[in-house]
Amino acid sequence: MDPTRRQALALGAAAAAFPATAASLPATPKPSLNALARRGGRRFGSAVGTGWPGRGGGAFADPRYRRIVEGECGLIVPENELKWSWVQPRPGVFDFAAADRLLGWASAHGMAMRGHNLVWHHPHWWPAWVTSHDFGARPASEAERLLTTHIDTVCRRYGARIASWDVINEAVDAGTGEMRETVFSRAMGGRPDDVLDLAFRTARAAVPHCQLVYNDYMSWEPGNEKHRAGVLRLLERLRKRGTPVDALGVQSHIGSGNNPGDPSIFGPHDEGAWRRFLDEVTGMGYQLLITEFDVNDRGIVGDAAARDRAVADYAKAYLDLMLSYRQLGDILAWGMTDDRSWLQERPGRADGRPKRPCPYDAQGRPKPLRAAIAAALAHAPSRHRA
Ligand code: 9MR
Repeated sequence: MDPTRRQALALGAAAAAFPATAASLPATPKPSLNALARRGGRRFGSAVGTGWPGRGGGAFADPRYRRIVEGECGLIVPENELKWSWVQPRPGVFDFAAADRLLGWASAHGMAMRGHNLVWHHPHWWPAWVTSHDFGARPASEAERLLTTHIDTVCRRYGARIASWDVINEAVDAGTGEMRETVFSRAMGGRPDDVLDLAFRTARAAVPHCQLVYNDYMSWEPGNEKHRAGVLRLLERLRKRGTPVDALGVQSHIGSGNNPGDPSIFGPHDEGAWRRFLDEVTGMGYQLLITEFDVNDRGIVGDAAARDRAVADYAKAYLDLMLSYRQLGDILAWGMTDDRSWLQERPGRADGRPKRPCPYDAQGRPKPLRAAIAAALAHAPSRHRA
């Protein structure tokens, strides 16, 4: 067995060895974030990772992390375990072990699980075998065969147990607003939209009652203008062609820029432009979800308390705006504790300190961000209002 795979499985086994609710762990505050979200007809959830093969350190192996998720969440999403590299690591070989483990745990604790993702429409995020695949003399048919087999197999494997799927992730280039090309879109004649249509139609046929989501990270900070415009154009084309897409997943990695070269400034955002974007999206009939919420505090200067306050205020303003849309359904954080956040691996703070982007700190204590989310949910208009 591939050693990275063995490590990932060992992590999962280690997690299973811990009691599901260790009595020594502190209880999470009441009412839970999910209970507050339910009052408005929504659910609150989080990503949970078992560890990327070769890197280890998955949150799921940590009983304190599991305890926080069990206490706060009504649903989870596997951080990586349903991506192609995990699910189809070799051509035609499917491996659902890690995702199954997460689903089993979620079900045992009354939590639902959503799916992320069937196609990450980005040149980087494929297993090596896909990028070096020989598409043969009829590349379009071979691309269609691979995509259809993957989507159909994964969707049918879980059926009604996964009621919402990110079918396509990040198809719009954030810098230009144009569609990204991948090995698949190139094999299909350089028409990325064809990949999206095939993916959504295949998913709809396999799991007809599932919510099908287009997921992306356009946001309200300056610098997102082209990204937002590109996503709007895409959503319009999908509607025009009758492609079965139910909702836009607004990832909501807000705050300072996450990528190398992004400005680290924190705070400026354009509420008007963001509302106009959301108005157009909902005006086309799409539902909304927050799929990957966190607040990057890379650009906030100050001690932990000052940073936590600024993060909480920024998040409250964002969530209040989002929750003013009755089309907004479930809200998921991309991790519950600072130490497990993917952002610790992104460009760092000038003072070299770890970032504080999540509702709980590295010791598992609730932060002002947790209180801000609770306050936003508690005062949110119900999505079922007349
Ligand atoms: O948090 C995820 C990290 O562990 C992975 O290494 C990375 C690559 O697979 O993906 C991260 O999650 C991303 C998500 O799948 C899509 N939106 C952006 C997320 C953060 O990069």
